[in-house]
Amino acid sequence: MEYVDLRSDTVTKPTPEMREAMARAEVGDDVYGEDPTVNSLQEMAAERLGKEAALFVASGTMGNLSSILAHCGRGDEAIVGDKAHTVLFEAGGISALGGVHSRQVPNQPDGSLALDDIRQAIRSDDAHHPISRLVALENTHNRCGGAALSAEYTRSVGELAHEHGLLLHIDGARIFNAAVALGVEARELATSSDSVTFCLSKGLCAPVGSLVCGSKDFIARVHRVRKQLGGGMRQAGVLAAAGVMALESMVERLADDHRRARLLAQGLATIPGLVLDPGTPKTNMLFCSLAEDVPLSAAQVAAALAERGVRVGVVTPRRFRLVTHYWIGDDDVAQAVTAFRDVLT
Ligand code: TLP
Repeated sequence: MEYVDLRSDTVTKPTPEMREAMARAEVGDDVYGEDPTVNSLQEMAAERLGKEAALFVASGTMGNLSSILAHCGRGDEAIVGDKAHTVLFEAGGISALGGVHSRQVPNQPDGSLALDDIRQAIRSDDAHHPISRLVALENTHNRCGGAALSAEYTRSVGELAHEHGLLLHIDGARIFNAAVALGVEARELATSSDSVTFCLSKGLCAPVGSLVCGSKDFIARVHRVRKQLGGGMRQAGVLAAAGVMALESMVERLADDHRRARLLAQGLATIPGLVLDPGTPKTNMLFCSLAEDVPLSAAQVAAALAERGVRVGVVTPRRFRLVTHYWIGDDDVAQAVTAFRDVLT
């Protein structure tokens, strides 16, 4: 069965044009720095994020991990949101592999960390304390409804971090969704950061890969960490070719995904068994829950939807995440709304 797959934008398959570009890609050994397609992608990424350099890595998780390991030593502390992807969904990599201690402060509903919470989390110089080294933000914020953090807010966090000698990392897995939603260039959302990652394999539709962007010195350190993690790839230009195409032609169209997420919300809002999060969707993600009187669990509803050709993410026993992307058209949105209506009424 062909599914309307709303579980995530990570399910996006490459477009026919991407597959062609992959087949044609000029390649070389990227561990020697000799893959021309990887090199072009890295230059494009650095330019788009306003940084000196960039490095192609296997995944968003590897991008965050290698960045944080390049910034922090063992026993250093990273100030992160309690709903950050790095905290919830990266298998504890920063502590397991880097000995980095996470200091978790509450994510506000809009995905931000309150400046006062960050200020209070910064440790004084005392032998009892870990050394505060880094603040990390996430833009858009996955578990905060796909919320976009503004350039102004990000700049104020960067200033606060730098005032105290800390660094700022941004998990920008979906930073282009944020840029399109806010009507700014992605680089404006990263100006005050010391590192920023973004993913090619989510809304941008490429099959594999993420980029880490920062200063030349920082990227040289990330390069070594990537090698330590076993992430040095060889003829990776085959993958990077899809990434080049993603940056060239898939960014502006993210606005369509945001529009379809709003369309989906309008449809689902008319179904009595569903309660949409206030303000959802903020970008390409919609979060909703089952009304109290619905006798089914989210998993049971998801199974019944799947029988009707619609896949959704179950994020808690009564809650769903639905994500729009390149392969979801207006008809698919209509099919999803009809399927929910059938199952819940
Ligand atoms: N997120 C995935 C799941 O892991 C939850 C998804 O379906 O949304 N940062 C953010 C903000 C992310 O949302 C993700 C993936 C990552 C990092 C990790 O990227 P990958 O999956 O490439 O390691």
